[in-house]
Amino acid sequence: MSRTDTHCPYCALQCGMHLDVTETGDVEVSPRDFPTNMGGLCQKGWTSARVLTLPDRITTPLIRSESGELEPATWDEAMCFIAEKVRSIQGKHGRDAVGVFGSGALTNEKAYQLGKFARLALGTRFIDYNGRFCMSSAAAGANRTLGLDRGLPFPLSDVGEADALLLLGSNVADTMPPLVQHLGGVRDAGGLVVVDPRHSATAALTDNGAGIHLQPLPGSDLALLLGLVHIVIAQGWSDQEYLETRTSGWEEVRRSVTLWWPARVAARTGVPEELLYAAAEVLAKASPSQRGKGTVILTGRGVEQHTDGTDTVTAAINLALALGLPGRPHSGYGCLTGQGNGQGGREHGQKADQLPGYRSIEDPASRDQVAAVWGVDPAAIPGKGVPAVELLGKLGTEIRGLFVHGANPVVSAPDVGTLQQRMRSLDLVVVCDFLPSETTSYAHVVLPVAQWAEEEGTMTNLEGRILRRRKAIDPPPGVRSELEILAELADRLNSKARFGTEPADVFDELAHASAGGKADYSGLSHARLDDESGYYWPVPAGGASTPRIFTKRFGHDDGLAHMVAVRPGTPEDDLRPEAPVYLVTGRVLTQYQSGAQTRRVSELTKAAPESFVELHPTLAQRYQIEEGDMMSVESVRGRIVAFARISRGIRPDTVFVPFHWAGEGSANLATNDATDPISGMPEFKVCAVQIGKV
Ligand SMILES: Nc1nc2c(c(=O)[nH]1)N[C@H]1C(S)=C(S)[C@@H](COP(=O)(O)OP(=O)(O)OC[C@H]3O[C@@H](n4cnc5c(=O)[nH]c(N)nc54)[C@H](O)[C@@H]3O)O[C@H]1N2
Ligand SMILES: Nc1nc2c(c(=O)[nH]1)N[C@H]1C(S)=C(S)[C@@H](COP(=O)(O)OP(=O)(O)OC[C@H]3O[C@@H](n4cnc5c(=O)[nH]c(N)nc54)[C@H](O)[C@@H]3O)O[C@H]1N2
Ligand code: SF4
Ligand SMILES: [Mo]
Repeated sequence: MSRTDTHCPYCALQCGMHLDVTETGDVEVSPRDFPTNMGGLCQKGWTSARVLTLPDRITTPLIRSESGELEPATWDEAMCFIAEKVRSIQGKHGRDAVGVFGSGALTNEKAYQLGKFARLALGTRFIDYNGRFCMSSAAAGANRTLGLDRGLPFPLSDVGEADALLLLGSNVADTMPPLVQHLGGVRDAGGLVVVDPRHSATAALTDNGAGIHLQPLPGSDLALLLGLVHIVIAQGWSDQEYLETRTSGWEEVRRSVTLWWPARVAARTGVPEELLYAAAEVLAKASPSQRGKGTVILTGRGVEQHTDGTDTVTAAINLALALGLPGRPHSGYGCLTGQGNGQGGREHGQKADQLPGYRSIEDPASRDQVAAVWGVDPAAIPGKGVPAVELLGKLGTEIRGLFVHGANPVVSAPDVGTLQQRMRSLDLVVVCDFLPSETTSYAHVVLPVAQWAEEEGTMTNLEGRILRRRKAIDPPPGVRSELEILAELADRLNSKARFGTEPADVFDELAHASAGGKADYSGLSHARLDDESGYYWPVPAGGASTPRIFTKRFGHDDGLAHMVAVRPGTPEDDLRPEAPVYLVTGRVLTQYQSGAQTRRVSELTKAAPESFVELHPTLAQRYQIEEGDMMSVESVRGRIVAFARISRGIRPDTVFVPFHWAGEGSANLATNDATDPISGMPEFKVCAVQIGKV
């Protein structure tokens, strides 16, 4: 038996696990003590090795034949086919006619290589990734106020030392179960405040005096946050010295919240005034300026996936700054990054406007530096592209060919009905995956890739801590690594740039390219990361790791946090007589994302076999719907059909549908592709629907 210490393939908690390979070649998972998971794993982690040996694993390239079927092909045939098609599309329509859709599931090495491949080998400006769906509003909010976006600017263990935690639109008890171990301290202190339109598993952690559940109208979080700042000021709980020495813009923010007195906020959000006061008091009393142990404010997708998501995050940061939290002990603001490498995936250049090191593709000095590392003329690097939803909106018109690496957008993108039509009109769809998915069914070519436990790489977890993901077994014969695939394709497209194929070499190049950037990895290598003592970026060459940022200064040149006054918006697709109910979407414990991986694991599908609609008994009664009935949820874009699950925990004006399934129960048939104007993040979390019994 051989044992490898690695991390779970799924979410950003990146729980530590052992992989034991038995003499018969079976791979067994067991939990490993790591600071984020403290020896815990969720069901998805426990069963993750099952995905390595699924019977429908793709082990040979596939090309769509004349008859419309995907048929096995050799690597040479597949590569030849792709290169010829790319040349023909770009010959006719220009280089930007081929786009790339990447992922926060990719290792740092792959994300870096994909950005370089798009810019140099394809020469296209159109690259973006599924992280745009995920935490881009939090990133935009943090960048504009704090001057830097690292999901948690402090180790997760700091939350365990705090006395109060405000969790906005995050259901960690289902989405990162081992993280709940870090909430013991705040729950003991009665300081857990959860904001969610549903009494989620996480909201239930506030029961019995452990905290407060605020249950606002979907999409009204920004007003709620302005109300909390209003109360903090009125009660004299704002930290004036901190505001004067560490921030700018406080005067505008202070003025902007005067109009949001508690009664008005209560009317807007549906949260009673006394709960607003109670929540503000809990958060203020635990803050360092009131001699508390610490207060943390965290956002999840529930408040970010809105057309005013960036402003809502900004309001959360304003509250944190008003209380004097960021950079203080066991205190601060953070965003709970979602995908395994959601953090690293947003740093190395697969974002439309970005070069490695979290640099701007429009900044001449950054272009010069990266061009020098890549050995090309800076003019050879295309300009900035467009965010994911806009990129997908160009399919079939401006964009004629698409490469997909690590995503299943025909299930997970907003308004999938329209996207599916666009996908059908493309001249070339290349999907790299290890499993067939709903998206591979639109592919002209599928390239089989190695999985997490079959190759080396690094991931950057929700704390900004860089981890080694280690190889435990060989990939099945016939499968290649994504680095090899991108290098060979670049070669066949006559790229003059050098593309490495060894993860450690690509990491060294990435680290070099990031030197001096915001996310500086230049002091790291696979060898240095071997000891697992904990390296949080920035780690400049010869420098130390940075577990806590903002302790002395913020990321802006003047070192201050820049507060920005924000105003509440309304959902783009809002309630009206024909659509009188809000649809909110999200996750369940035992399925992951589009379900491409977890819907194949029997233990997980037994627990969550199909899509459902959660609704309140009062709403159900009004529409004569009973538990288990098939019901419809219909927006102007499309109709979901799934069974009713009646629950007293959800607001009576709201239904909830998880997005893990395809077919008629697919939540994204109804969701809105309207985006936040600053971040480009789509409004997955709220739209207006009509419901009915089927
Ligand atoms: N089991 C499981 N775990 C996962 C994943 C998975 O697919 N399955 N995915 C991973 C990824 S990529 C991500 S991004 C994270 C996401 O993790 P979370 O952000 O925790 O997940 P969601 O379920 O999308 O949304 C959280 C909550 O937001 C609430 N919500 C909806 N609308 C609103 C609103 O208007 N206001 C407020 N305040 N709340 C609202 C929902 O009711 C839901 O309970 O999870 C990661 N972990
Ligand atoms: N309605 C609604 N929709 C949502 C959300 C929501 O809350 N509500 N949340 C959004 C969020 S936060 C996210 S993150 C997205 C995620 O949604 P998707 O982007 O669709 O992500 P996954 O389902 O994880 O798809 C990953 C695919 O990549 C493959 N894969 C995994 N690792 C690799 C690799 O290393 N290389 C390659 N080539 N392939 C790999 C897997 O087999 C799988 O097919 O969904 C978004 N969609
Ligand atoms: S919480 Fe996330 S990282 Fe941990 S076992 Fe579950 S899916 Fe894996
Ligand atoms: Mo995500």
